[in-house]
Amino acid sequence: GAACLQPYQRQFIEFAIVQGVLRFGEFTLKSGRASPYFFNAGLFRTGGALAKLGRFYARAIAERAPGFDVLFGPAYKGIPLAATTAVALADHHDRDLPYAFNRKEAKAHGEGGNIVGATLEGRVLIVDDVITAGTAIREVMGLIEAAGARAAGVVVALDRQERGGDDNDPRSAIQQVEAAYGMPVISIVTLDMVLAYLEEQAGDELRGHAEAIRAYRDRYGVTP
Ligand code: OMP
Repeated sequence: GAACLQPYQRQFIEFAIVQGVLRFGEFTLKSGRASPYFFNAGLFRTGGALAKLGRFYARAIAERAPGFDVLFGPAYKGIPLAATTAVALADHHDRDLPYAFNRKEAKAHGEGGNIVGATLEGRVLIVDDVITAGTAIREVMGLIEAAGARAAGVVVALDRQERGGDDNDPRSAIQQVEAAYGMPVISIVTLDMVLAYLEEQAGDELRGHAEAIRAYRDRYGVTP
């Protein structure tokens, strides 16, 4: 569909490209698909970049997230994302909210349990990097359920807008997650927005990437 980019969304795409987080080339995804682009949130790796990243997540949350009581960052990559988002919500949106994350190894002594930070209770907003096939997020839903809380929604940086593993299901993995758990998944930007951004660039190189992404989207993407 036609992607209408807000200024902060264009700024986010530029920021991700400059930081080397959004890259173009040949990548093999967790799902096994060969993708012409990859978003590696682990490459936001300075204090300044992380602070800025948190402001983009907070902005998307302030504009579009459902009501929630606690932020949750799934180990490992979601941990700094939830932390910087919590800081940005407090600093820039006057919302000082609890946040939590899980450890992957359950602790048998000391404080016990595998949730660190705030108690997981009430409505939980999950902060994560990317949802492609939805495998990672299903595990997170199990954690929240086990804690006796309920998921209010998910916020990710990029919605890749591709189908899940089942060839007979025309919905995107994100649409399947939304339907399965009855909660919204919001993203700072979508693949359509990245494409719109690349197409408006003057340089042949970025426009060439757009062509490869269109071909990939024709094969694995959801039909607009
Ligand atoms: P699913 O579990 O298939 O939804 O894939 C999500 C995970 O894939 C992310 O948490 C990443 O570990 C990884 N990933 C990225 O980080 N960026 C991408 O652009 C694509 C993937 C991926 O492998 O699909």
